Amino acid sequence: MFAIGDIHGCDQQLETLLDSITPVPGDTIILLGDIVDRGPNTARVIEMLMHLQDTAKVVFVRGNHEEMMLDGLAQKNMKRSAWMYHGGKEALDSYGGNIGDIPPWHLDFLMSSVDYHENPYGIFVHATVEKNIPLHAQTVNALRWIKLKGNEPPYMDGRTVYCGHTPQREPLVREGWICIDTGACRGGWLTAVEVHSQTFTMVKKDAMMKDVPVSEFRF
Ligand SMILES: [Mn+2]
Repeated sequence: MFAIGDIHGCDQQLETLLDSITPVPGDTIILLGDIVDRGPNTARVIEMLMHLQDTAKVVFVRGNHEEMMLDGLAQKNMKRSAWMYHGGKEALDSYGGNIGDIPPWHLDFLMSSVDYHENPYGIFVHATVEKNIPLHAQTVNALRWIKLKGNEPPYMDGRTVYCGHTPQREPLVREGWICIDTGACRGGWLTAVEVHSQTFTMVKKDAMMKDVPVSEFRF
């Protein structure tokens, strides 16, 4: 079971990462959101992740950028320009610049994203969760927008929270928290964590680290 941090249209890093972790049938891949915007090829990222569904079970947690893209596509004016400004222009350029050229199945894939995912091994959100609130009652603001400060207490039931959204130089590992937005679209790493073995695989443009124990980043 893998969770993958903010991809932000970085298709080449995603390709290298998927080649490295080589998902097999029965694997679960949890996308922690912000697969779109900013990076060079949102369209190809979405294609790759849709194809991944042929092999693995893909769970797609919605990020604030998926929210902005869906809102920006649904509404002109303010929502559209906010999305364009926050990396939507690059996403749209990957489709040739016209909203009408975004394949409907890409929109279906974006719409299929969920607010959060949970299983016995962890809680998977884009941004954060509030400690004492049941998951189904968490606000969209917490789940998709609030930045991690790094001193949050563990979630009330003790499960580890896996999240992205708040850029880190390297994976942030704290008691009850693992944040793997490692700035792929800004020259940083694209990071996956294998939940059972507790290891990271990280890909940069010209570097890779494979199967690094989570504990090496804990301090
Ligand atoms: Mn985000």
